[in-house]
Amino acid sequence: MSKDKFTVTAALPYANGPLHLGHVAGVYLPSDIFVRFLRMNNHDVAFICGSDEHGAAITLRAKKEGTTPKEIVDKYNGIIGKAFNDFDISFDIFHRTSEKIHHETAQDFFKVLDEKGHFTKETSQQYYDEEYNQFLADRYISGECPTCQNPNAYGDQCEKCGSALSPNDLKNPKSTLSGKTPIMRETSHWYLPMERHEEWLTSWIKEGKLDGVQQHDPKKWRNQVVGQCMSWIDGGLRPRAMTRDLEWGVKVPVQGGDGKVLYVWLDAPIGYISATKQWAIENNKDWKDYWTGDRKLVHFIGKDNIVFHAIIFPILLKAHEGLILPDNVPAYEFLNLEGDKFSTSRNWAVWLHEYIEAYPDKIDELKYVLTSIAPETKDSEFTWKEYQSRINNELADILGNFVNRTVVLTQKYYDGIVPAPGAYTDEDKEVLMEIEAIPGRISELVYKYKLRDAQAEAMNLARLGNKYLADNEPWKKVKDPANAERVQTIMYIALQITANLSIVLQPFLPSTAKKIGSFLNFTTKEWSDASAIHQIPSGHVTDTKSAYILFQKIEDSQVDAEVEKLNASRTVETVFEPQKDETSFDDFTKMDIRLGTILEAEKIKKADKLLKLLVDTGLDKRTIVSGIAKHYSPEEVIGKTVTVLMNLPPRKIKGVESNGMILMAENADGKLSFVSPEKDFEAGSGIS
Ligand code: B3M
Ligand code: ZN
Repeated sequence: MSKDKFTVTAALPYANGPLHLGHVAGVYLPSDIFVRFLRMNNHDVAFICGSDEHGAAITLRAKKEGTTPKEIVDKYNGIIGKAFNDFDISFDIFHRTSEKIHHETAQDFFKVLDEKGHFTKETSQQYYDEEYNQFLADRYISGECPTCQNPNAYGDQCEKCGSALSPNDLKNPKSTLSGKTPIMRETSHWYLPMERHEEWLTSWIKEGKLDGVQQHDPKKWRNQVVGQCMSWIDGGLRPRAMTRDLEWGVKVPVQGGDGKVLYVWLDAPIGYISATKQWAIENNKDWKDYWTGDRKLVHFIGKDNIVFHAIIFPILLKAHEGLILPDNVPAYEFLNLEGDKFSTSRNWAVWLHEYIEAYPDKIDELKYVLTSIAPETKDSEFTWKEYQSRINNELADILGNFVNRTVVLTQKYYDGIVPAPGAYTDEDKEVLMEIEAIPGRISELVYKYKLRDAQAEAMNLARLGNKYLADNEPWKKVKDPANAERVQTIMYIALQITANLSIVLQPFLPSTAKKIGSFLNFTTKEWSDASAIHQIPSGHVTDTKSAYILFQKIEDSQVDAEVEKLNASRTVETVFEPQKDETSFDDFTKMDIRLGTILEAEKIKKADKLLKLLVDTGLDKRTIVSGIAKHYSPEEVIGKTVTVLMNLPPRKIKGVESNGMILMAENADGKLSFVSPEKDFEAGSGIS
């Protein structure tokens, strides 16, 4: 079977901050594993990445740091690129979208689509920040998501529910530059009328077909990818602006484009193509070989990028004509950290470059842990405790222990030379069959993008070896010379398992695999599904005398120090709502606000958020329904002095008439508190 050819891309990280373990686990490590495996299986593959250097994320960071976008992207392209290099992520190229070749590629791409009539030019009212004299789109504007009511959705996307949005969709929009409510002002943009593509997109995503011809296997696409795309399509595709009124970015290359740049989600995916062009130039190749013809294009991304890679970019590729569409878009869910979401703004993260600085000799350990917990189909969690237990109980106690026993005994009994086996027992034959079967099982899992299970399968080979030695105890048998041949057979099989480990671990733990190979004086890059069990024949001279312990255990003190460091560095992100529109003193004086005392409290049937309260307001005793049941039990609130807004019209809530409202404070974490006086004032005391 001629080997499939691949172009594998990893989402271009924004050059506006360092990478954390969530980025690594959910995009860069799995894509690296996949590519290393393809290379070992002699696939023609290009592994493409680079930094995404335009868009609001960059300019907002520059504004925050009082510097320029160029300085920001130069700084973080360097930090990110070095971290990828130190973490041994084997891109063929790590490029950047601020390079000239990218601007030219993106502008050519835009002109081709424009000349083919794939854009419409529309003039419309757009949000504008008068203080900053800037139109507001993408991350320059935030507001309430119409789909999930997330109050901090952006102008192009809600990161909470994944909805793709336009600024005009947002409720209570606010400029993220000034914090103020924006005005509307007329402007014109080039739009991609996505509704024109609904029919072929639906067939391509659901059946993998284009014009009735099978393009990819939709059964190999992750459910969350197909699901998010179909809900987006079913929600009705709409024209989407492909240009912005901004200075920083790829200039619009056609008449009327002055002062406008390409929308970053038009520009960035084209960055995969421009990076391939640059790589092809540097390696005397033709970039078109990697974006046309019978090649599988695979985009590794996070789930918040699905619609951009599985709907918008495919529309653009198809509209351009002649370019391949993705064969698969393995999107990862989110990795959380110690019970909370990774957050750059709250500094709740383990930064990759800091990990590497602290533990330069534990790169494979982190790779192993992150692949073991990878959020392939649902969010998952990194804890330092699990980091410790996976390294100590699996890497050290199983893989490390097995390899160490094998090399130490080989050196001790045979001076490092592979012994000749005698007759195989039934158990030996079963073990040999397993050695032969495991690589094929790993391959099957990798081609289905089940890399977490694939690594576990590779570790099963180490488990097999560990058990085989423990069951056969060569260190005891060797004491009786009559067992000499039996011990040779046991050690011969243990050495074959070790040699096969140095092969099957290469995609997952490249440094460890290399070390094991060096112990055996055996280095092969070849993967064979029906692996030649007998990788190192008897008489082969190993280098077991130079072997050493592969993994040092992680101490509790290290775990405690890391957790302490995390908590100490956490900054509370004040994500409070921007100030509301101006009101008047007259309006305020109309509100009658007093102190009250809660006399009775009870839950309301079928309303898990509500409590029915009897409140002494100093004027009367009245029933008030309050949405605090998730924060307080009825018992807790009796006797509390609270702040009451008295003169609201009565409202029936779940069949209970409520007269007034208890005012509550809500903090950044969404926790509630009563608002009570610092002096012991009686019910009825007025507040003004
Ligand atoms: N820069 C990554 C993000 O959304 C985004 C990916 C671009 S890939 C073309 O964080
Ligand atoms: Zn939402």
